[in-house]
Amino acid sequence: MDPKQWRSALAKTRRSTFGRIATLLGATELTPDFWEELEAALIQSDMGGNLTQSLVTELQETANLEGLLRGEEIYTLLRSLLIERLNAPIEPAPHQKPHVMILVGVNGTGKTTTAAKLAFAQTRAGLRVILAAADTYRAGAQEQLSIWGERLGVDVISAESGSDPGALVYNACQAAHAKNMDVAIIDTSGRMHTEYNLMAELQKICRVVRKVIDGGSHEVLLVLDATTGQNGLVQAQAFAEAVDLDGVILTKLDGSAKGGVGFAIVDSLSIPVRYVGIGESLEDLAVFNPLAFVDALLLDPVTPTA
Ligand SMILES: Nc1nc2c(ncn2[C@@H]2O[C@H](COP(=O)(O)OP(=O)(O)OP(=O)(O)O)[C@@H](O)[C@H]2O)c(=O)[nH]1
Ligand SMILES: [Mg+2]
Repeated sequence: MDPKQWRSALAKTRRSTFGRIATLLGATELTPDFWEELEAALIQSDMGGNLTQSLVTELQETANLEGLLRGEEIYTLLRSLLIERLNAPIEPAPHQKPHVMILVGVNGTGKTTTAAKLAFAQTRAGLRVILAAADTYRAGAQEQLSIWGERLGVDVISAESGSDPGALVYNACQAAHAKNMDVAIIDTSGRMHTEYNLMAELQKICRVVRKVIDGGSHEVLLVLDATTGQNGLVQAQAFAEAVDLDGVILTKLDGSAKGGVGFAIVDSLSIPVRYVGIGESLEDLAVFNPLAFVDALLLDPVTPTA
């Protein structure tokens, strides 16, 4: 995705909050009022209180140390701090064949669509992909993924509505081995992070995958709707407690004014944002890029464009 596409995907978030930060940094002197306004704007951007506090403190310390007087002088500093904060300390482990991607999240965040988008991107990259419809809960979920599978020319392992998702995941992993697949993408049913039984079921799915992959690798990715803002952070914390999350996929960034929650997630959970969803079509998935993300949010205050 090029810088223009990042800018357009983040237009709402930029207009609602980050544009204000950029303007502030472009025009003001570093008075006590300035710091207060900056703090308020950062909080409003869905970054969360802790991260805001630590950013403001670091900016103030550097400003004092280096005798900076104007907002624009700390623009570059804030930009690099934000990029740095998005680079989560955890590096994704190298993939082994078959690589199993388990998509989890609350209802309606975009798991099934994202499973299809990932399958699309990976088949385009020349990989052999299989999809598993482990949402045996919601009526129509199996069919939804099967339709994507047909469009993509990708096999979908499915089962009867109401059957055990653990057994389906077992079959899918076996099929991935037998058919010599590079990647298996598992679409799970939406579940409230507060429902104990459903979270236990998710733990079982992950256990089955770990047991069956035999030489393969796996990762658990939380699919999070960016429009939910700080509530997304609460969901992420609950899922991270139940299963080992390897990363986050931030969907619906195109319709969200709350993209700043990405910073809060990386900061509080130390897990990386891996992909972003920017629309409903198969092409509308991008590998996350901290630099492009920050630049799309913080336009240069000296030469604001679009
Ligand atoms: N604008 C936009 N819409 C999206 C994006 N990703 C998914 N959607 C839409 O969000 C809605 C829900 O998507 P699904 O993929 O069915 O969500 P899900 O998480 O599988 O839902 P459940 O299985 O019911 O939990 C659909 O209308 C999708 O087209 C995105 O990145 N941008
Ligand atoms: Mg679904």
